[in-house]
Amino acid sequence: MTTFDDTVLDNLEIELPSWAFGNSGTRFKVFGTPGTPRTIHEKIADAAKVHELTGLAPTVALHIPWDTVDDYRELARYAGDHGLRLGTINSNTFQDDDYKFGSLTHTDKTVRQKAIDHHLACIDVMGETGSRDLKIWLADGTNYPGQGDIRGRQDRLAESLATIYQHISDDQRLVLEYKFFEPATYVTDVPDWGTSYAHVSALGERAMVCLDTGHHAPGTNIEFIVAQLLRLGKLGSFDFNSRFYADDDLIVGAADPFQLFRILFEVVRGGGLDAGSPVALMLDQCHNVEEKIPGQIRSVLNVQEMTARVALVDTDALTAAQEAGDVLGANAIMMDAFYTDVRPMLAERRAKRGLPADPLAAYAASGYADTIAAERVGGTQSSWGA
Ligand code: PSV
Ligand code: MN
Ligand code: MN
Repeated sequence: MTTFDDTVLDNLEIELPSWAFGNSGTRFKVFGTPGTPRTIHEKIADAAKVHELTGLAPTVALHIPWDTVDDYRELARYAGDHGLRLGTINSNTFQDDDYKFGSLTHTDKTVRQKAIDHHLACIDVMGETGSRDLKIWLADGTNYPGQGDIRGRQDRLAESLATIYQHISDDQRLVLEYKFFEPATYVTDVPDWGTSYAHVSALGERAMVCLDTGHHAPGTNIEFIVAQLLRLGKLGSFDFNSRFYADDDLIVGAADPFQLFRILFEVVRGGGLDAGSPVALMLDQCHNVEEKIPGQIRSVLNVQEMTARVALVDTDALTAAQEAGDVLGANAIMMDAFYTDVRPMLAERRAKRGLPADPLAAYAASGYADTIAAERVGGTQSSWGA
């Protein structure tokens, strides 16, 4: 029996989004939580707790301007003092009145330039934080047929992206995230992996696709997209989360654990967890009703557990069954791995590495939640609903 090389577990690193630690909600209500961070420094301290207890999350993504500070070098040092590095810089062109009818796609050159300048400012931030990736997600789109020229918007988008890409240095990358709807309801300018792929391919080698698992129509075979993008060498990163209906931003692996298994199978199969892989795993989640730090701990553990199950797939037997046309046999090999309870093995693995065998229990026992609830009064909102 040959299984996947389980050094994939050693290579597993999951980036936490700063905004997961802030209060968030829906357009109906944002519920506050005691101890919610008031500053990006406090968000980083909370992220450090997740890494301290799991050993899985050494980097934190920032969202600009949500996480704007005067001194990014100081912020990077602060993260370093907490055992973390600053990761992906996410741009934000969706909360400014000027972008009502688009940002990088806008018909007005002044608005387009403002959006481009925002991305250039994000690249400057990356220089100071030591971040590799600029992640672009655009809310650009239209609601009514005729409202905008679909083709013209694509042309302007290509031109704006090319201008931004010229400023990306040799050790940096641009990742373009797609989403099939929301906030636009008719046309979204980067709705699918094909559109993102077309744009990043035109830009060059250091431009890649970002796949957010919540950004597809129900029923989409996401693992197929993963396999295809890896095959094309253009899968740059994941935004992991799970969903029952739309872009719910729930804990990864919560709504459909089997889907996460199938996705991670293709990631491992395609070399996405090999040493030096270009695929960055990130979370993009909001914890509206559950506690945030345990929510992040649960999330990274879910990814680790599912990766461990994938590593158990008997790859020799699977290939043999596939080539013999043994449909049920091949399927059983996948299901045997999926149904294996890897939790005791991972608890032992953690203990051997000086980590708590049960990170959630260790967090509950740590008293950290009480300390931050006493210290922090008046938490900030993460600014994004579902
Ligand atoms: C948009 O739905 C998105 O997935 C983008 O990644 C944003 O940056 C993020 O959500 C904000 O939570
Ligand atoms: Mn996302
Ligand atoms: Mn999203």
